[in-house]
Amino acid sequence: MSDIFAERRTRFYELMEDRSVLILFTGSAPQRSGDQDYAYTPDRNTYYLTGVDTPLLVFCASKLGGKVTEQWFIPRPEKRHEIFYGHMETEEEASERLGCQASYHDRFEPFLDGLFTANHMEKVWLDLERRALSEPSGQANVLARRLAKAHPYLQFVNAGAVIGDIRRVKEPGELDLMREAIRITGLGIESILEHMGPGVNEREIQAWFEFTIKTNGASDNAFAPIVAGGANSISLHYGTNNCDLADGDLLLVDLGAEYGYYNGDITRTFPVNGKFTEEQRYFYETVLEAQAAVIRTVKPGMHITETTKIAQETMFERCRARGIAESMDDMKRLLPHGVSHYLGLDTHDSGERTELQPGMVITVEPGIYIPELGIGIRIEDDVVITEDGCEVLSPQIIKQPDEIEAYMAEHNVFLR
Ligand SMILES: [Mn+2]
Repeated sequence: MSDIFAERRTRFYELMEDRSVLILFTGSAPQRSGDQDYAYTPDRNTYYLTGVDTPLLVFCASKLGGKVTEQWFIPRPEKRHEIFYGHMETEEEASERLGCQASYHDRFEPFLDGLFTANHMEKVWLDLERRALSEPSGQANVLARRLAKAHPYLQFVNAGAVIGDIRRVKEPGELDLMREAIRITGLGIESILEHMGPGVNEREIQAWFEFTIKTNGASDNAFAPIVAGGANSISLHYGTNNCDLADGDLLLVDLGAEYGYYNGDITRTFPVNGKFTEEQRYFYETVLEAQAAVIRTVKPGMHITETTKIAQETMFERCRARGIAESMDDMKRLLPHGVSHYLGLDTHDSGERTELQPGMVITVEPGIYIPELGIGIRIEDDVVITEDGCEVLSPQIIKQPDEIEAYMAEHNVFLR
């Protein structure tokens, strides 16, 4: 395990009381259908602290007498499984790779019994995050219930919330990975500008993006791409991506590359035929101005939710002038989503929404959605908060209307 992860763990252990244990899971791929699973991606909190991206592993760190003991649990190799999926690590191999004792899963329960009976552990740190009461229990929740039943004196701490808050402020190495994810995202967006046109299907646009990012080093999409032609863009999280683009419409693309498990998240809105109409350009520039106003204003100490208000206020006059807004209430209808979220190992990155601090990475993504005109426009860039403002991490990705039209005139396959 590389040093950065060990350093993060060392800092984390300082938060843990004596006689406490941290238990983390790397996760597994959910079943898709039949014998097929969805692609595996590591649990982000576990990855943040350990750097391990092997499925089905369990990590334990127990603190006793000021000393922390780390331990991994791994699946026991099975001949039949190895025929289909390849070699499975032995305890010796895993201990060598992971840098501490690794034992097979069947040793996990006896190990826990030892911790809670012989060593009198009092606190259990588990990632107990859950999106909704109705969602199925994760491994951590199931384990918490079993432990509470067996040892009712135990106290539980939601490690997920603590790690999530730590993850908000990025280290220089994390920013490097994010800059690369964003750079690759930009290449994918150039490819979209080159290949879009009337009659082209949204799915083809998605394919050009994915081809370009994966041939340039991205491991995957950061999230399911939104490729929305015309009025499809009014649904904020449209993801069907199977309509033909129409001459005279706009195309909204909200997508990102994943690199080293870090994500880019960029939105652009382009004219399908290479030329904005007067009306499209008017509202495009309205959103662009709002984005510029937010980027000029964000700085440490400002609450992350403030960016939405700044965008709505900036757009109001231009919306009123065109008769689509009479009051600020109308702006909440025209821009009904938050303008900023944290970005990192998750696209909507973890951590409580609070005042901004240097090193936090947020998106700035104002938009305007006008159903009566069939127009949806969103422009999104990623910024890192600095000591006195912010730095845009995606300055190279084309967004000025004249530059978009000039780039398409020169490079678009239907126009050149
Ligand atoms: Mn976003």
